[in-house]
Amino acid sequence: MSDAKTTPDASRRDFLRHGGLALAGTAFAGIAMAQQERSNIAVGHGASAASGAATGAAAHKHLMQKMVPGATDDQGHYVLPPLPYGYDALEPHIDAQTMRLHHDKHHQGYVDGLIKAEEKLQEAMNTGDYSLVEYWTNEASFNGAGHFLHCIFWDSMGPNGGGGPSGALSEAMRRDFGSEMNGLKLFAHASASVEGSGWGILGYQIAANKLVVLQARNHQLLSQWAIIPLLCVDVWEHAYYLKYQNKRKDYIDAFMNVVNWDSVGQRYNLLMGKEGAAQGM
Ligand code: MN3
Repeated sequence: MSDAKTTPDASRRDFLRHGGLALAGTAFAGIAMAQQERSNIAVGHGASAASGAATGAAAHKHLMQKMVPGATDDQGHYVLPPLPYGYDALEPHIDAQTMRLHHDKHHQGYVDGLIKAEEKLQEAMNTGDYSLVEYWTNEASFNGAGHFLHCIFWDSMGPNGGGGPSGALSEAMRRDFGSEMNGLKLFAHASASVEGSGWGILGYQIAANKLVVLQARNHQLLSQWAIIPLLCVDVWEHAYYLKYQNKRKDYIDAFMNVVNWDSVGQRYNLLMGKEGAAQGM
């Protein structure tokens, strides 16, 4: 009696899972190395380390530019990234006035809030007065999650968007959701049904090596942790109310018409070690 039956499908699945794990391992080793190198810059370990550090810093910058585009400047300070297209580029799906207010005012507010929270936490360490640490770590979570998700959000859209995923991401969606359509529908329904303000997120869960769909409430609540967002849609009213009022589902349908799947797919490829990593390192 055979204790294991190997079908062609099972082999392929195993290959994809194990192959994927190995590749992801490579990408994360790259991230860890880049971070290590970056910390070498900070402590200044002489010429040889400094030369390695320069390479590592460039690699780190390349990774972050794709995973959380424009979140920091060259010095690592949080900044509001410029929109990668004009305010009116997503018309008629998302109107220019909404984009202008959303990007220039709302997103800027999260950047400012994150910077302030980190200053206050530094102040607590400097003075030894930790009495407000609960407040300021909460502020860092709220504003930090807001800043990073908005960076990914802008980059997830474009004037020539729409359609669906291709390449490795498409393959992963079929593997993890049964079909691309299943994954897209789950994403749209999860996004539409967020209670109050929040986000719909398609992400890659490091711990399980698979794609997951989650909601975020506000920016920072309901996370599974260990998830890397690939595509996210802002469902705060400030993202759609001027044009869509209370019709959030219509806004999400419109959003799907402006998704820049090339950009979303690049994030997935980078995590899988298939693209970008070699080019930038
Ligand atoms: Mn927003």
